[in-house]
Amino acid sequence: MNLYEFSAVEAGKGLLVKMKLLLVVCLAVAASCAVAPRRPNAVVDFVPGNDNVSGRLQLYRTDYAGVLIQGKVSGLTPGHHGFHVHAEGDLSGKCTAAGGHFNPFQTNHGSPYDNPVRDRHVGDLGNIQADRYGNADIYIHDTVISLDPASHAYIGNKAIVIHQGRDDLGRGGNPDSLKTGNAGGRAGCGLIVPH
Ligand SMILES: *[C@@H]1O[C@H](CO)[C@@H](O)[C@H](O)[C@H]1NC(C)=O
Ligand SMILES: [Cu+2]
Ligand SMILES: [Zn+2]
Repeated sequence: MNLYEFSAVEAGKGLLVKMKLLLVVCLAVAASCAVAPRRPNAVVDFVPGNDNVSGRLQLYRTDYAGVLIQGKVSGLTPGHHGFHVHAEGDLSGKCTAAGGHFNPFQTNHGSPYDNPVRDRHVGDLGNIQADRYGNADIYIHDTVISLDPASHAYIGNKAIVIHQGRDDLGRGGNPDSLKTGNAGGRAGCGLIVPH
């Protein structure tokens, strides 16, 4: 390529870096980013399971394999609740048809900060916390789940399940802890609908 083409490519790269930076800044203050509120790449509307859960989440692609999850959920009991992506996009039977935790790499259950190819299900997003009124503000950036359809960790058309109990993150010291985190029944669930 000649010098002109080369500088055009370099300028393009520079612009891309600036745009990425702007995006990160916008995401960091997503609620108050007045300039360019970004359209979510997927949304989740919750339906009741064993509890009268409702609410909506917005999901944003942040990088090749990262997702920001943001939103509000109500109808929970106060305290911690296991929060996972489950394998099936079926909410019937009070969320039981959503199946087990999304686990494409056949690993044990763990915490979001454990190694995803060894010690964590891809769907393990830890706990959310509801206040005394049963409302939870959710703001989770996870670098393992993906909204890229080409990824093994793609979560589109699967379900998010919120449990009635706390996820012990694989540290419970019994066999179920390494499968489900002993998070109890299914309080509510929602389908991850890509946009
Ligand atoms: C369930 O929650 C919704 C939304 O908050 C509310 O409108 C509805 O009355 C509740 N239903 C029951 C049975 O509590
Ligand atoms: Cu779960
Ligand atoms: Zn799990």
